[in-house]
Amino acid sequence: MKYAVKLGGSAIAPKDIAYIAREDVIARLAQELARSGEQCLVVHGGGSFGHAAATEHGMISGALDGPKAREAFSNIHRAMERLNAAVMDGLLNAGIPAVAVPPAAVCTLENGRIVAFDEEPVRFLVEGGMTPVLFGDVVQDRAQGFAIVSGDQLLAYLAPNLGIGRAVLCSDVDGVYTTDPRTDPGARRIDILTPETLALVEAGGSAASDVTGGMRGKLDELLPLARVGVESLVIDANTPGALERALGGSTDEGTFIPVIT
Ligand code: IP8
Repeated sequence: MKYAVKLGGSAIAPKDIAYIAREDVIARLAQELARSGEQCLVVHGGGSFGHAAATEHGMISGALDGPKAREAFSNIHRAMERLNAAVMDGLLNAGIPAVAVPPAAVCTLENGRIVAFDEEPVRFLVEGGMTPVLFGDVVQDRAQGFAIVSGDQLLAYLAPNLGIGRAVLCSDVDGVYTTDPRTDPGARRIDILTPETLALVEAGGSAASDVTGGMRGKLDELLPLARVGVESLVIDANTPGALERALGGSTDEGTFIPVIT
């Protein structure tokens, strides 16, 4: 399997409208994925579903020791299942044989990092020519009780194990910027991100934050991935054809994060 595709939560369910999925964007991205002919690992973020539910419940981690914690756990997971249903509909309508693998059932954290993951269901699907679909979720955390795992951490954990060579991240902006381009007209896009150019992002701050760290959190996952041989491309989910071109090998659009040797 050559590619992993992350459907950014803010691209498929912008955080300014709670619990609304951009079915048009999902459908177009699914069609581009289908047209590419590539079997991919698909991961999606939380957008207005996961992050709104996490904010509403005022609790994104903690011991499962009372009704408030249990309600937060089940409601955040349920919100993610609802967004996942919209993604699955888009993929299936495009003719992609996709099956959801809910991280809550296969993934364990310790202090917010993945320490155990039952990969067998994912490998079974990959070997059968299918498309496994994972998503940011609430999962067990051995130290804290439960906590949120981001789609980016899941992707970074699984990609090297599945022999993936390129991760394509479909974002709501066309790459990684020095500062948030939605609020800062002086923001500059970084075309090739390396440990050296990362300093520009740190100096200027990162894009809008969310419960799993926004653009900064994403880069913290992608650079280690580059060190173990997986390149990444952050592209604009709203530019028609960009995903298909990225799955055809192009590095011309967005921000390219080459393998660090
Ligand atoms: O959008 C977060 O996933 P992400 C998932 O990939 C939840 O960071 C439940 C907020």
